[in-house]
Amino acid sequence: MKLIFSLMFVLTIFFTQLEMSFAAGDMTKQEPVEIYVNLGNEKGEIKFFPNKLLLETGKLYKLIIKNNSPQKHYFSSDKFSQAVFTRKVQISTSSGKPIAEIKGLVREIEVYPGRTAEWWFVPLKTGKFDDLRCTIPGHAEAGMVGVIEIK
Ligand SMILES: [Cu+2]
Repeated sequence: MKLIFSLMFVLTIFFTQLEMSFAAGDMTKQEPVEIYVNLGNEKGEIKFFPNKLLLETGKLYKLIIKNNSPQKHYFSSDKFSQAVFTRKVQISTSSGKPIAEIKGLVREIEVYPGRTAEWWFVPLKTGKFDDLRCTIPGHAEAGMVGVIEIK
């Protein structure tokens, strides 16, 4: 009898493991890894802070894009947008109350002075994407460019 129970226990473990090896589950429902990017700064410097992002495939990220500068800026990367699954872009009031969630393919986000947007995504594809830029005329030339690497 003891042997049968032991055997059943081993089989249960085996089939549980087998099931787990087929799928990682819903990757958009993880606790997000928070990362911050500032668009420009108070001094009026036209740059991304930081201008290099290192991400991993399969993790849910909450990219908090903040504009502390006196002018509007864009966070734009064609190549990066094609390497991630976007769960949502969330817009909130300054006190943190959600206003809107935007779903679907996102290529570019414009953030107004003093405002913040959150981009929730899961990287799917590895690569080094060097086309991050602010698309406002003159800003990329002034140094508002960056690199996003996914490992
Ligand atoms: Cu800009």
